[in-house]
Amino acid sequence: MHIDFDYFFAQCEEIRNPNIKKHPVIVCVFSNRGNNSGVVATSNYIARKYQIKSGMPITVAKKQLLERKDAIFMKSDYQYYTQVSENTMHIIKKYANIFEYIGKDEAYLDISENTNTDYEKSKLMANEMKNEILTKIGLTCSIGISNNKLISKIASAYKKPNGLTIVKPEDVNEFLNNMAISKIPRIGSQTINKISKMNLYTIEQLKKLDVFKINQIFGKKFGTYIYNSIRGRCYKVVKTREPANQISKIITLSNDSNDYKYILQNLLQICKQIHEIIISEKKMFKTVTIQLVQTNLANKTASKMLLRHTNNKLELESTAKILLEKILYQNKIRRVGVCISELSCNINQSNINSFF
Ligand code: DGT
Ligand code: CA
Ligand code: CA
Repeated sequence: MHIDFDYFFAQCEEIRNPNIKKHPVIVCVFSNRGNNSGVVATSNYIARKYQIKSGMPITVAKKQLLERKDAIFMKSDYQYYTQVSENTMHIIKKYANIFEYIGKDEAYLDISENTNTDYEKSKLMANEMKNEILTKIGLTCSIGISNNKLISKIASAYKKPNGLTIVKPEDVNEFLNNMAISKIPRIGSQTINKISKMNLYTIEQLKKLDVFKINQIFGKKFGTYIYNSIRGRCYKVVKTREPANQISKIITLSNDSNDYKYILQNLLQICKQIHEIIISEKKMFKTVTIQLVQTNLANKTASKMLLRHTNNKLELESTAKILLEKILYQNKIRRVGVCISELSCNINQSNINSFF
């Protein structure tokens, strides 16, 4: 089973304030460069009627919604969404034999033991789960059920929002043949372009290519993936995974820059904020990662694992500094982030170092 929460961030906002439900709701990630600078994180389905897409500049979204004076643009609130996500995942887990966390609004569940691989039972279970999530959290989600992860993932996206799609093994071929090639995960516009140059447009047509030809075009690894996927084959099992234990923060610099001092100053500012969180949550960390997003949007990261868990601010700062020296070159930087991970509970709360 694959579950994906509908228009997640925007729906969280609707839960908090149901009055906005009738309006186009657009959740934005503002950069600190003034009023309208930033991108759309997501939007509700009313806004999507106006071609609003994730990642779109806020200015473009505002233009497309000119005729909707009632549109509501909101600032994203990750902490709150994380809380809604945690509460919902808590409910979902109860139904799973194996629970694999994928992201804040997404998970795979192996339910074969609980349902005896009976699709009628799976359907009952999915509806029960949807109901429990709706009554307790107020959230709708979409679910796909099949005998593998790939088909379940495609099925959960099939009838969004609030969908439930069950694809039995004997129906997989029919299900896929009527589908656009782009619905297969990891098949993006570049791959579609290559495929349409061969005058192939549907999964049924793509199946005419033999495995050698596909591998020749796309390389062995990706080629084999495509060849198997369009036949509904996927051999990945659902494996236990919990949300990553980490705290991260990323900011947009006021000006693009490759100046070491300026970037360091921003980096230390983030370290300060992260340190405040770990102290208030009484946690310790073992790994520090920094992230630099260049003006061309290329991403650079560097990590260091410390010898032991710590909550020491100086250690966080000096590690971040070393990492910055390692990956900052001529390229101008647009965004800077810090992430601490492998968190553990701070048993030694009297540790005086933490207050430096
Ligand atoms: P849907 O299609 O009903 O599942 O809608 P969402 O909004 O749940 O879309 P999904 O599942 O792709 O993404 C889950 C959340 O991740 C979404 O609510 C906001 C966030 N997100 C997705 N794409 C972007 C992006 O390009 N930029 C940022 N900042 N956040 C994004
Ligand atoms: Ca979603
Ligand atoms: Ca998702």
